[in-house]
Amino acid sequence: MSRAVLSIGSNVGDSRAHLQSVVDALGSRVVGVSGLYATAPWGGVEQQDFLNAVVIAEDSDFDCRQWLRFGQELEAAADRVRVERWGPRTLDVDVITCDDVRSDDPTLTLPHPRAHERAFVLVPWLDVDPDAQLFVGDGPQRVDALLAASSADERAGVRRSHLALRPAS
Ligand code: PH2
Ligand code: MG
Ligand code: MG
Repeated sequence: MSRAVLSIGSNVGDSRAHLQSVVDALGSRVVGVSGLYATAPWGGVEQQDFLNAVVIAEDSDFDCRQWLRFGQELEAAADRVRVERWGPRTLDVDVITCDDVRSDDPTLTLPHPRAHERAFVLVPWLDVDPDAQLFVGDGPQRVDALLAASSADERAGVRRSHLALRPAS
């Protein structure tokens, strides 16, 4: 049994449909889905805004690596091609946390090493779990406090979209 916080993003093609494909594939594993956010690109590559959301999911058989594999299969199904680091993509599924696991394995670093700096992860995460905590540095920190400590620019880049994801059916 494991519970994962997944950050999903897209800025190529029908982004809402790409993100919906994740919720649909997770099906009954979905515990909660955030609102959809239009977000300024993070990472310095000039590109279109992203649509981002956070999904919390649980599976009685999955270990942490299986969430990674599941995400990679969905990225492949969305015709994701890996071109440029932090560049445009049809679908990105990132494992932000998996239970309380901490790992510096480069193929699956947990928690996600940059999640605490990214308002496009923190804002939607608080939608689904207002008391969320994230292990940063040498201890757990409240996600709302991490967001409050981020720059006004970082927060202003994350805007609630009029679009929404359908709950898993
Ligand atoms: N994903 C990236 C790089 N930059 N920026 C935003 N706003 N949202 C993303 O999901 C994102 C990004 C690479 O994974
Ligand atoms: Mg990513
Ligand atoms: Mg990724």
